[in-house]
Amino acid sequence: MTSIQIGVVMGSSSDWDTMQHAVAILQQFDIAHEARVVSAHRMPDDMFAYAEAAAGRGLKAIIAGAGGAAHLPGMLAAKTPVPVLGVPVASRHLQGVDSLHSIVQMPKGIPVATFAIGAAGAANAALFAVALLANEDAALRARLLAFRAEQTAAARAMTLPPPA
Ligand code: RP5
Repeated sequence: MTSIQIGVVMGSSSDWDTMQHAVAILQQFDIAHEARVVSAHRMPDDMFAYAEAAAGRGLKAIIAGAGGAAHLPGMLAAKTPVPVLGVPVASRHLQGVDSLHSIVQMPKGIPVATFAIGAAGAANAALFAVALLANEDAALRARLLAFRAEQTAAARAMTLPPPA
C-alpha cells in the first residue's frame, strides 16, 4: 500500500465545499492523500496528535483549511516540522478576510505558506504540494508541466466577443 504523502485537514465539514478543490487536484495527479476534519478549537487534542504524528507517518506536507479565527494551520505548524500550506476559507460575516489574516500573519519563526481565499487557494495549495513532491519525482514533474501546457493552450485559444 502506498503511504499517505499529503494530509488535507479542515476545521469543519462546512469547509469541504472549498477544500474538495484541493483533494480533486491530488486525485488528478494520483497523489496518495487523506482528508479529514481536525478542528483546532473543537478537538485541540486530536489536532496536536495529528501534528505530532505527521512526520513519523511520512507526510510531506499538510494542507490545512479553516475559516474565521483560523488557528488550525498555525497551530499545526507549531507542532510539526512538516510544511503546512494554509487555505483561508470564506467566512460567513467577513468573507474570509478574517481567515486570510489569521493564517498569513504568523509571527516570525513558525511559517505557514498561505494561499488565496476559497477554491482557488485550495486548488493552488494542492498544486504547490504536487510541485514539492515533483522535486524528487521526474514523472510527476512531467505531469505538472503537461498540466500547465494545457492551461497555456486553453488561454491561447480564448476568443473575445465583439464589443457591445
Ligand atoms: C472553523 O469555523 C472552520 O474552519 C469553519 O470554517 C468555521 C465554521 O465552522 P462551522 O460552524 O460551520 O462548523 O473552525
